[in-house]
Amino acid sequence: MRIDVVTIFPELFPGPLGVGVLGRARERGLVDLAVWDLRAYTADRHRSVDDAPYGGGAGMVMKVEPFVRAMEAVRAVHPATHPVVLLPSPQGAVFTQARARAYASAPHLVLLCGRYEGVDDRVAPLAGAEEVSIGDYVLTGGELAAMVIIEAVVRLRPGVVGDDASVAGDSFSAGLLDFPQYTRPVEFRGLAVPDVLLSGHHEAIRRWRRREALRRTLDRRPDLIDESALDDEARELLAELRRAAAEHRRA
Ligand code: JA8
Repeated sequence: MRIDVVTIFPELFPGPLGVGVLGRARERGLVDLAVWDLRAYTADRHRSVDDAPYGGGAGMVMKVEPFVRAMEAVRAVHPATHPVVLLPSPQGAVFTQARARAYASAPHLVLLCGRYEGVDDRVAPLAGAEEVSIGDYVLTGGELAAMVIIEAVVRLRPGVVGDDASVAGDSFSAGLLDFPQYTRPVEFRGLAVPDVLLSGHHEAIRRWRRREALRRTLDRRPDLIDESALDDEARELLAELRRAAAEHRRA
């Protein structure tokens, strides 16, 4: 997979993408990350990347021409690929694990990083970019959002994470939060590991984990539960958990 990032702060990259699992993926040639300095695509003496907003108001807006020219330069180097072009922005569609999976099947991603109060609205249509948001909060620029997206996408590429089963078992893979995990010691400061996990009863452990994943999701992220996507066992466990919660409220 090839990834190009366009930014006024190229020195921020690879940053956290250069260490650990992703750093190794780069070393092994599973991902090729290139960073483009947006200022190289300015045309004026001051190499301006921003200007005052039409209509007035506070702050500065990123200019359209540098982004469009930078995008043309990226496409000129890779004329055969049909890149997925992303513009991180709080106005975008929310980036989810499903979107990470979709982008992971693209051979080429381009991320355009904005700064200041925003980017001229013509950038997305002219660069062929989709706006995408990593969550409902505001950053000072798109670079950290781009890193979050790259991190979530690259780890889904075949061979990047050593054990395929650990990616298959991720939170959201089954549409639910993860079940609780424990390792040694069996008791610490009065908190013990649940007995079932020490029992060696694989079927009991599997069912317990499923119930606890559902319990957590119901408790912390009820918005994630899509009953039509659950199998019979999960629906039964969910009904049990809801009965127990109702019981608890009455007591
Ligand atoms: C921002 Br400025 C700017 C550019 C991109 C993003 S994505 C996010 N949550 N905030 C701010």
